[in-house]
Amino acid sequence: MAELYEANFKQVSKYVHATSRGHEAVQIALGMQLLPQDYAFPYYRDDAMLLSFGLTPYDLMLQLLAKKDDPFSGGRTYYAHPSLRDADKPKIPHQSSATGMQAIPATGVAMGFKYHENVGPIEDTATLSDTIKKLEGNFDYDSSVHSEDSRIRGNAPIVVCSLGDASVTEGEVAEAFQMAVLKRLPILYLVQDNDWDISANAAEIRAQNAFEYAKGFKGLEAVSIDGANFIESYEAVEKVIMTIRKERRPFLIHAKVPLLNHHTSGVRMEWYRDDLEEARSRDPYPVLKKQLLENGFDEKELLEIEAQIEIEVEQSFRKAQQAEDPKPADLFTNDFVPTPITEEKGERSPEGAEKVVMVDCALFAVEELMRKHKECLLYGQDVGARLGGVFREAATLAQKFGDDRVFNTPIQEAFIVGSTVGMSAVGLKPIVEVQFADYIWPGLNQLFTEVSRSCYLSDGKWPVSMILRVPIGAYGSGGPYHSSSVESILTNIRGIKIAYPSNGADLKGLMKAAYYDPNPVVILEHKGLYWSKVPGTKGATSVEPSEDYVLPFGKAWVLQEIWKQENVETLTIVTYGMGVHWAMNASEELGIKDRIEIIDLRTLFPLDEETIMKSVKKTGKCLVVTEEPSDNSFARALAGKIQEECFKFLDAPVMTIGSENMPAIPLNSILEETMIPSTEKVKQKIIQVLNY
Ligand SMILES: Cc1ncc(C[n+]2csc(CCOP(=O)(O)OP(=O)(O)O)c2C)c(N)n1
Repeated sequence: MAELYEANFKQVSKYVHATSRGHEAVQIALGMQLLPQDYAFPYYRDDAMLLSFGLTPYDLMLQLLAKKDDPFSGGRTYYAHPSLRDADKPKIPHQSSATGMQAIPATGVAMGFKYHENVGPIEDTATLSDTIKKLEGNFDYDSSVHSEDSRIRGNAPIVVCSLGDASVTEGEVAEAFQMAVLKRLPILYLVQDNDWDISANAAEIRAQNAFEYAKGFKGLEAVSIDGANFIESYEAVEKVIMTIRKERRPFLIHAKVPLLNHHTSGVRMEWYRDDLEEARSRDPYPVLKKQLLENGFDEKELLEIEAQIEIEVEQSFRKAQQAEDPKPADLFTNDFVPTPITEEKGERSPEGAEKVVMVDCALFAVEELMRKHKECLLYGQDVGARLGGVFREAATLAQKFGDDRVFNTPIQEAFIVGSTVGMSAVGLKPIVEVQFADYIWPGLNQLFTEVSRSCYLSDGKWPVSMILRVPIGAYGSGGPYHSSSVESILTNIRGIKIAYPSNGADLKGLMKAAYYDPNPVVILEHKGLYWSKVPGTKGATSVEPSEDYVLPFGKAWVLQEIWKQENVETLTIVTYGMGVHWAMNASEELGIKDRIEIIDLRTLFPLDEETIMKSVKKTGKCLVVTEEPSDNSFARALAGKIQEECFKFLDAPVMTIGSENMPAIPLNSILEETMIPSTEKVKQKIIQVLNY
């Protein structure tokens, strides 16, 4: 195939691709030994491994040429970037093209395996409806493969994470290794070491190879093999895999291989390789041929096989060239899978229920979910039994549900976020936390690169069903690293849903909706609203909604509604989170509640544009209130959109108020107050817009 691609370079190089040429022996040795219950994360150089899983050259060529019927992504992503959910083959969740980033999702799968083994079989749980049951995390995952019996018999599932030697130096790979040894996870890291990054070689980019590096991770047993020797590879892999199936612990295989083709079709070996002659002397193909001849095949038979394969490959290529391209309309499918929660249901304010603070609304929601669904688990920093979260947002959960279902993680935001890809792929529903929005950054890479794109790039096969809880916002001198707002960064990531509730009842209803949503959801929880301690935020406390209360995403709340008026100036305030309280207080203090309509967005994506536009067309003026610095923000973009759609109805430009445009929220209380909006500042802005 590599030769055919080279011979047809003009046609195939429209889309970038890399082949495994030189790496085939170890890839095939591994691929032949995986079972349908195993999970694999092949690297972008692993086309030989994919063939050994049972994919055909035609299957792979459909992706090479980005055709509609590419079985992995429908023409959306590069060659040998698989994602597959076939019953008879190892399962392949989506992984990005960012090197090394697959280590965390893959390790997340292994952590999910361990969860199944510790927590026991997950049967169908009582759910709200059949539709939900179908869409819930646990639909088609058979947790019985994790029985003790399967471990004894040696067919318990394992995870394989394939890595290039250069990617092993990346920081996130260390997070994955750390968790694999800490939790003794059933995962095999296969490192194919060809001594090259792209043009940088081993001497420039690493102080030790992967085999030596593994020694720093206590409990990561490593073996080093000649990955260009098929029999040696097969036997080593066989031994390692059987040990993992039975003993449930991590391994690393360091396989030395020669890279015999270009780095990729776009980066050609003749430009910089100074070792080609030596590399060719280690070609695995003559070694395999010799091994076959020594084991009962004859020369003629091998020639016949080669000739036959050549014809098949050639025909596959011709056929793939004729295959249909995607249509423009195919751009718009599978960004999300449908959620069953589309209507508000249950009792928002049950009679006799207690009034509770916002943080408890979230806690009770999670507790109800965990009681009902064994596949629901919670992890993050300090959420375990000892503390129950720095905001006590998970207090008592570990005591009630045990340390397997509620546990502390190391300070590894990338792992916390990215491992949900793997957890979700084995039918679990992880609720995870980063401690403060200010610390989402190390996790943002996984959120963007892996979590948000998995559904779209796997053409709907692997939606990531997870909830990421993020305490956010400024109050009481939290200072520059415990106060920041980050929603504009998040709303720029397509493929995730984002809630930003302003009160406890909404938080509980949205948390439930997020749970039953098979897509990734981020919930931004303003820590100034958690206990309604900030003056003017009593409105964040609520009567606790009933257990079956759900609030769909994408439905804003007009919490202060006004009539259309001809003889006075009226205004719509569009806001969310803390802004809702500033707006409500400001309109009350100004004594003009009958002239100001206030819309609480509740979710920033999906966004209820219909409610916004309808209101602005009625009132003729609009102010968007945000806690973020206003320049280049979500709020500013929304203001632009409103302006565009409501222009003919407007009596003033759509205005925005937010924090000052400074790099951080300073610690000193005077500086903090100067930086962020307040009821007083919103009042002045309202007057300005009304008088415009
Ligand atoms: C995070 C990230 N940075 C940079 C790149 C660009 N890139 C693609 S392949 C590659 C080299 C990877 O080398 P290695 O992991 O050893 O695999 P090999 O190509 O040698 O098989 C680089 C730097 C990338 N894909 N992802």
